[in-house]
Amino acid sequence: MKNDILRHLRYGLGKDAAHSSTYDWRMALSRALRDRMVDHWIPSTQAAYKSKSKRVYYLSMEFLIGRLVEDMASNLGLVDEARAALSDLGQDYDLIVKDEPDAALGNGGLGRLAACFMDSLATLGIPAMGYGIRYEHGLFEQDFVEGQQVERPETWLQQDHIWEFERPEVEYRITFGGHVEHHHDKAHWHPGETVLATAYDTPVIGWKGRWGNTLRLWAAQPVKVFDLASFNRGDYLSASRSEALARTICRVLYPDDTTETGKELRLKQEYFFTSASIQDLIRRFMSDGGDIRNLPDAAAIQLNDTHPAIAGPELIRLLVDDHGLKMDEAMALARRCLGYTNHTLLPEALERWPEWLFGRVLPRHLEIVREIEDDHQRRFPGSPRILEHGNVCMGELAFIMAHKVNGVSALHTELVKQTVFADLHKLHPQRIVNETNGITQRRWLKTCNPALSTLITGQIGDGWITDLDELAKLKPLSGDAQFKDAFMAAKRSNKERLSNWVKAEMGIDIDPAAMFDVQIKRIHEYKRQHMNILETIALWNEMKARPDAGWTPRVKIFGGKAAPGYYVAKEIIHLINDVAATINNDPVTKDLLKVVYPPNYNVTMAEMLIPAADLSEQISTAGKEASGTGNMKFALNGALTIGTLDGANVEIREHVGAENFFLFGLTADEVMERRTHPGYARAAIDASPRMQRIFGQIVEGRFSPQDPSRYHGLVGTFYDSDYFLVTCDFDSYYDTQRRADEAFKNERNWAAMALTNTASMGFFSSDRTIKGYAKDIWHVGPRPDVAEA
Ligand code: 26Q
Repeated sequence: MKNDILRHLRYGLGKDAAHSSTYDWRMALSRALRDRMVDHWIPSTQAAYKSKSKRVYYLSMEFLIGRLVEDMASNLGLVDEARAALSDLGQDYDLIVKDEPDAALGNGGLGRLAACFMDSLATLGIPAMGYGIRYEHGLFEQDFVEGQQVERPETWLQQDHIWEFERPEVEYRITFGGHVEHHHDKAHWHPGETVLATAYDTPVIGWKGRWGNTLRLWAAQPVKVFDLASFNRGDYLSASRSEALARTICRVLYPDDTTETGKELRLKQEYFFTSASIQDLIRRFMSDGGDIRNLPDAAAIQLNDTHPAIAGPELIRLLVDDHGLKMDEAMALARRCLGYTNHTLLPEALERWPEWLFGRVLPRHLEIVREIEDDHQRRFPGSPRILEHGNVCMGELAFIMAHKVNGVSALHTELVKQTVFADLHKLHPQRIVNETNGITQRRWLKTCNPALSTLITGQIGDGWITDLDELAKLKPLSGDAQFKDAFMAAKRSNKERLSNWVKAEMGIDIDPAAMFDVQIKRIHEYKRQHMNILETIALWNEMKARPDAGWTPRVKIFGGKAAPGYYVAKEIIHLINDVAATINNDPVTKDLLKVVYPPNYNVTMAEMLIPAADLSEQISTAGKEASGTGNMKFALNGALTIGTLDGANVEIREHVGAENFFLFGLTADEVMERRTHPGYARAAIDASPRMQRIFGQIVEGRFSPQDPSRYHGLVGTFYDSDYFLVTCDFDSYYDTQRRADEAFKNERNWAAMALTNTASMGFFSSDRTIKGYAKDIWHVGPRPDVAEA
């Protein structure tokens, strides 16, 4: 390893050890790891090719992978070797690892889930390919200026991204616009614009390097000038249009995690990567000499939400227009390949495209959508429509074109059946299945929490790394004082690490003995960060009134970004920062309460915050959070959850036991019921002197003295609408927080509860999730050689 690092430093980077920067060392280390990885990757790729086994194609607009060096080193079992080699060279492994920027090609949960799935697919030895977009700029970076979010462009590709291999030979034409002509029953699409999609491959290596898959991300290139002659309307104008389109199409990730409807560029992005992926998998299949009618035996295509839902019409187009299949035959065949995962019930997040726009960008696909619609109406008269009110509804399209549709938690799947797809569900009662989300324990325990994972392995061996159910062996130890002390010592060391970081980065003193109460996720009204900050104010009021009343000291930690155009979310950020500034400067409560909101929350920050958390905030309005996955990461790392009966919280609570979970709030049914009572918010506020006081303070400018009216609008929405029922759940939330305070005082008992959480999380491994998809949806098995290894 040492020699390899030095060799890469010299011949790969042209540097000598004496004049190398941290960046140079990281590049040399990464290349040394990459060589080893390739030795696992190529045989896997060859084996998958030779055996002609069925492959999974996971299509996702987002892959939120974060850093890679440590992941690679860990999965290859090379962390110790790398650390030792660098130390011999006078270098610090941890420092070098920290130099790597996050690959932030995603917004949040959906993108991170795709990354966890890639890890599990490789570890389980399921031949798979992830398909996505190689964005030049990932999710924006967040700064706070006077407490307000300011966005900076993210530039991860300005440094060498050595994990990827460019594949200039893999190239597809992606066409847009123009018109369609029909001759003798055959459609001819004469597009107006063309770009080329080229592939960049990143190896994804599973545990111990037993199997490797590929994450293939597409970048756009302009059509080549010498290629113009072969175009139908080849001229210099179309070449320069192609250049402009190629430059914009992969430029930036849409930073909104609820649909912004009707953005033409977004539709082009979706079609661009979906078409390239479908063309690529068909080419792979055909190069094996297969009959296209057998495609469903070779390819399971999974759509990560509706963002790649154009895959249905695109596959049909290629089957009919290029491979000469009949329309109805093509539809049935496409359906056998496709699965669709739904991640949201929020009406505003369901993708719809104005028909005129859709038809202008994808005229041939609009014809095919009409055929799909007609076919479905013929078979199921009066069923829900894909084309409705002048829109193309992508949810209905994905549902109708998939043989299986899945929700991401038990509750969410039930609600999918009862609400968004109720009518389609009645017509296709076997189609909707549940696959509760999961997380990879390799990143979210092994790598991010060495203190705890070392302790666990010392106690029960390392089987949990590939079989998380093994953690159940820890359950009996909840009565073992010595082990509980060790468990809490690991937590304590993670809290100290975080305290030092907070001091260094933000200049705030926090006490590692206090309860670390963490809410990290995108800022959204339905996730109710505002309820958390209101509760913080209420607690501060009580502490100030009776500072010696035996309070449990707390550190309230927030992290998360708001979509740049989401006004209310940005107001919530501003309020949290204003409240933090006020509370953190109060001498009376300085040893009792702090509010910490580090800017630019990302995967790497999560990897530090989660192991240090005592309390995990999962407080969404019931029925709104499809699953959540952060909730699983916290519980796995021994934090207790304060939460509503929403998404996967329900199942987490069942697994860890009601006595080890702080439950509060209305249920999904009660939420729907309460909304039918006009004036429910005002009634809740009228009944709560505590809320009245807080709203009074905010409105008087207690937290924004220079601008007292700053939050009048925000507070007004609590009285007038409060769609997310903050006011209805507030008192029960406050009381439950006080129960958590009491519980935290009994250290041994808290330790038992925390340990029980960790020990009960086996079910929430993404390995289990992927096995579920493999069995229920994809009909693929792990490769026996990998499964046995
Ligand atoms: C769509 C069109 C235009 C612009 C943006 C979008 C868009 C982008 C991202 C819509 C939605 C998303 C992301 C959704 C998401 O992250 N959902 C989360 O998925 C997780 C994994 O299943 C769940 O755990 C979360 O509960 C769910 O909110």
